[in-house]
Amino acid sequence: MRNRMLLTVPAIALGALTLTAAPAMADTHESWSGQASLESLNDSGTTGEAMIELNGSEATVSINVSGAAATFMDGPFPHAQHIHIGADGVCPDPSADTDGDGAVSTPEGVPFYGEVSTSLTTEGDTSADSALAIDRFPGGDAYTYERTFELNDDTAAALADGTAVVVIHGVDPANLSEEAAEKMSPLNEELPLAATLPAACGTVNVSQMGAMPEGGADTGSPVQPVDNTGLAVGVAAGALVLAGGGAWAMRRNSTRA
Ligand SMILES: [Cu+2]
Repeated sequence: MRNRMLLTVPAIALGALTLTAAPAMADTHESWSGQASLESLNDSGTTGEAMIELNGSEATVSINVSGAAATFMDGPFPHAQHIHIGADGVCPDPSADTDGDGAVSTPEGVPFYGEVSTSLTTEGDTSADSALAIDRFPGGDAYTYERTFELNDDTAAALADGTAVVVIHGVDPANLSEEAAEKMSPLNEELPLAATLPAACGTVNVSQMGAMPEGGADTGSPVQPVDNTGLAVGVAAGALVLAGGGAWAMRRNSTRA
C-alpha cells in the first residue's frame, strides 16, 4: 500500500509529461493502427478487410480477401495489392470509366485513389517498382496476407492524413463486358485488362494515434523509453520517485522490468 502511494504522484506527473511531449515527437516514432473495409469494384464480388499497424517506420499489414478471381492460366489468379496515395483518398465510382468499356481501369481510378506508393508483396521489394510483380503477390479466390516491413515516409504521411487507399487488383473476365474482357492492360500489354483492374478498394482510417507507451500511465511502472524524449521523461519520473523516498520501490520495479 505504501509502495503504491509513493508511485502514484510520479505516475500522474509522468502521464502529464508524456501527453505534453507527444505532439513534439517526430513522425518516425509514431505508433498507430488503421483499418480499411475493402468494397468491390468492377462487379468483382471481391471484398475484404485491411489492417495496418505502424510502429516507428515499421508497418505490419494484414489483409483478408474473399470472393476474388480464382484462376489465371491454370494457376492461382494473382492479386496485385497496393497502397495508393496522392489524390482524394477515395475509391472510384462507375463514372470514373471515361473510355466507356464498362470497367474502371487502374489509371481511370488514379484521380480518386492516386498512384501506387507501396506494393503489398509477399517478399522482397515493397516500393512502387514492384507494382506489377505478379509472382510476388497473393493469389486465388480467398487469401490472408500478413507482412511486416519498412514503410516509406510518403505512404506513412498519407495514411496519417487519411488519403491512403488499399486497392486489390485482378477481376475474373467473366464479370466484365465483352469489350473489357478482351482488352489488354494499359499497364502491361502482356497482361489482360482483367488482371490489373481494381477488384476491391478501401480508404484506410487511422483509428488510434499517439506516442504514449501502452499502460505507461496507469501501472505506475517506469516507462519503457520510446525515444530520447521518452528517456528524458523516464529519468525525470525516476528522480521524482527518489525524491519521494521510494528508492527501494524503484529498484524493485527495475528488476521486474
Ligand atoms: Cu494498386
